[in-house]
Amino acid sequence: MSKSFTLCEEAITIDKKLYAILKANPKYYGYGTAGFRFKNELMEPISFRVGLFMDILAKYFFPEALGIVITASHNPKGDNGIKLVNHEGEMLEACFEGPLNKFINTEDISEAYAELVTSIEEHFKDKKPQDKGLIFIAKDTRESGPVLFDLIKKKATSEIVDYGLLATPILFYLVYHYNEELKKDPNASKPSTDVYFDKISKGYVYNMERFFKQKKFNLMVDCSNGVGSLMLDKFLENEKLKKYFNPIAIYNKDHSKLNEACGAEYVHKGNKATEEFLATPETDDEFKNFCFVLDGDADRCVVFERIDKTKPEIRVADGTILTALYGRTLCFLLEKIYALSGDLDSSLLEELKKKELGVVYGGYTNQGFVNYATNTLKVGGKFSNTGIKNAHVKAKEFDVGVMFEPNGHGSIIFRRSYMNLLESLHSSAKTEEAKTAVYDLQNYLENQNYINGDAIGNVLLVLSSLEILSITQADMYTMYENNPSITSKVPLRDRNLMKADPEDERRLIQPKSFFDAVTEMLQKEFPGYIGFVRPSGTEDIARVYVEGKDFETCQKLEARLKQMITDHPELK
Ligand code: NG1
Ligand code: ZN
Repeated sequence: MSKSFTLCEEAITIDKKLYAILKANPKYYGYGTAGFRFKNELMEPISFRVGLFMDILAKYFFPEALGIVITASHNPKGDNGIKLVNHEGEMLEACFEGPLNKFINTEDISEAYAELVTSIEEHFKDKKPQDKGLIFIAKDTRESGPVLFDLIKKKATSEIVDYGLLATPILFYLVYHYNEELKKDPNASKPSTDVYFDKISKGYVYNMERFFKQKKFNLMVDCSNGVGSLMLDKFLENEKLKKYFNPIAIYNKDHSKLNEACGAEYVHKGNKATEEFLATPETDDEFKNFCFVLDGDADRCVVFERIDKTKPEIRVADGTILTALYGRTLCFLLEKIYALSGDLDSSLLEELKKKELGVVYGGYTNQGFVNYATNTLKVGGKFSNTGIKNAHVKAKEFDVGVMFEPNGHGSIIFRRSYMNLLESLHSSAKTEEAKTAVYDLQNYLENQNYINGDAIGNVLLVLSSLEILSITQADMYTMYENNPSITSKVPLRDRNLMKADPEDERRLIQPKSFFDAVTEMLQKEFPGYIGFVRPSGTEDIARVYVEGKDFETCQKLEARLKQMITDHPELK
């Protein structure tokens, strides 16, 4: 093994004791769609080894920082998890997942560590590790968080910056921000979280000062009893933010009831309002209650309102509607720039027109949206596998890409070259009006969490977008029409019994005979309908998705697919 990394006896002893927990629960512990996510006690041995893994990696990236977030998001409070942040403020590169998984799943730590070091050394070829590393860590409000935090840093020799309780996307942003600052100033100081709150608030206040007309609704925010309430309190220390809505009602702030019958997952998956929302009567005036729902670690947000003021039924604006809203706002702001062509540098404007704006959609995205993006907004579209880490990769293929998972996690990503072009267009604009039009777009893109969508940032960006477009919340739900669809699940003994094609998860590579049978059945019995099955990356279940013209036919197709899963010998 390399001399750069050695494992001390104490680490071996600690690991042995901890690893017994995994041995007692034998299965494959993989870094999935959203990182590691298991029961609290299983996360303990994983956390210890993750600390060792990140310690090695951080030394290759120093002086840049890497990040770790301890969270299991919308999952029950008995679960916890770990997300790893690369030096660009994004999820750990997929190429490290294999070596990391091997490291976690090999019992003998000395052997596993040696193999890990070798594969990381091979990855970096001639690059030598530093003596130091730097890791930013944050956690959500789970009780098990501090235990896992201690285990992560137990034998890590890197400098650890503890950001305490933080929404997941804010830690991602801080890693990005610090590493960017380092490029300008090698002595840059570690950022305080204010950097983030100030940036997002600035964007919102600018939009409101420019576009706000009148108060139209009662704003409510369901914090899923998670870390979001702390973040929201912090945002609302800024008095300027509150000027534009009626007193905000913040509910589900009790951390001991994390994600219990509330939050984004509950509302989105169940298409139902929370008790607290239903208990809040609609006022008599023309205002409606307009509710944003966050998830446990405040990286997701969906929106909902009552369909009828007097009834409990709601409609939900999911991540796909948010993509449509942001896509539409971007097109609107660009049109305003194009309309002022006489006041702008013509060659820069031509360059801007050539840039590609696009949206990312996934297997669970309704075709109604895909048609809207293609035919109404006339923007590009790219398919991505489930998981924000996959969507991110696709969004980066555009100059400006809007990406959301249907569950409400996402943001707008853009290339720095695009922002530089806007800056040149802005500084060369011949009139104040043209300068402002360009700045409107710059502000819309720059002052949101373009690194890793943040729930509260998205609350503010949705409010901004509605004002910019001069539309109401009700208009959000009618931008396009969805086809009937159903998402459901079938328990699997082990999610690894099924393997999806990494290029396109709607195709299964295992069991092949199952996939072939599904393809044939669809062609013969349900022409024109979408139906696919894939293993979840987060739970031991197969997810089933169907979509088509008629809801009853969708139900039949769903039942058929579920039966095929249950009957298939290789899936028992
Ligand atoms: P899996 O379990 O891989 O389908 C689920 C969600 C994702 C994402 C991840 C991470 C669905 C269909 N899938 O992934 O959108 O949120 O969890 O939390 O909801
Ligand atoms: Zn989350």
